[in-house]
Amino acid sequence: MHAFSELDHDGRGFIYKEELGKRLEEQGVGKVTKEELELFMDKFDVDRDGRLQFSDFCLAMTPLNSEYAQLLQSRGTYRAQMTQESNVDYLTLWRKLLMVEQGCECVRLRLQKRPNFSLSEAFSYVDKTGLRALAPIDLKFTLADHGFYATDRELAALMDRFDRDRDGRISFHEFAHELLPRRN
Ligand SMILES: [Ca+2]
Ligand SMILES: [Ca+2]
Repeated sequence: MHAFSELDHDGRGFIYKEELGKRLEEQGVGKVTKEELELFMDKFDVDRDGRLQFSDFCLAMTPLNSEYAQLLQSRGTYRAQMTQESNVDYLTLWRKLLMVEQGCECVRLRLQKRPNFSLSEAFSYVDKTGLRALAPIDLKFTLADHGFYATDRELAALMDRFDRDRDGRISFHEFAHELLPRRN
């Protein structure tokens, strides 16, 4: 994608966390705080080497819906300049990604401060099938208990957020990772 080479000026195939913040600000994403960057990298720097590779970038930018993802990939390395409109959408997506991670972190901190919150009880509550590893169906039933009927796409997005090793289940460890604040 052309968009990645706009970040990775010297074509190394990756960009360091510190450079990323600077480049995004130059491109017009607005002020990017250190915490926003940390949280973003925590989610998208899959191999944890402190660099955003092209594959990490794709993970953040590609729609979860496989039809749209294929459409995007089929454009290959076509290097036309982005139109004004795509550029606005692209920058908005960056802003949203940074804000979502920041928003989740605020809720995690609030949750952690609640004296009556127990992670293992929360896990057991969601673990409807009792397999000690959560499947989409567990999330579906739990949400339905609270009157929220999630679509398959919404469930897939939730699984995507929690299931870090991509085995199709949420282990207690993965559950805890998503619910505990990143930095204490
Ligand atoms: Ca990486
Ligand atoms: Ca997993």
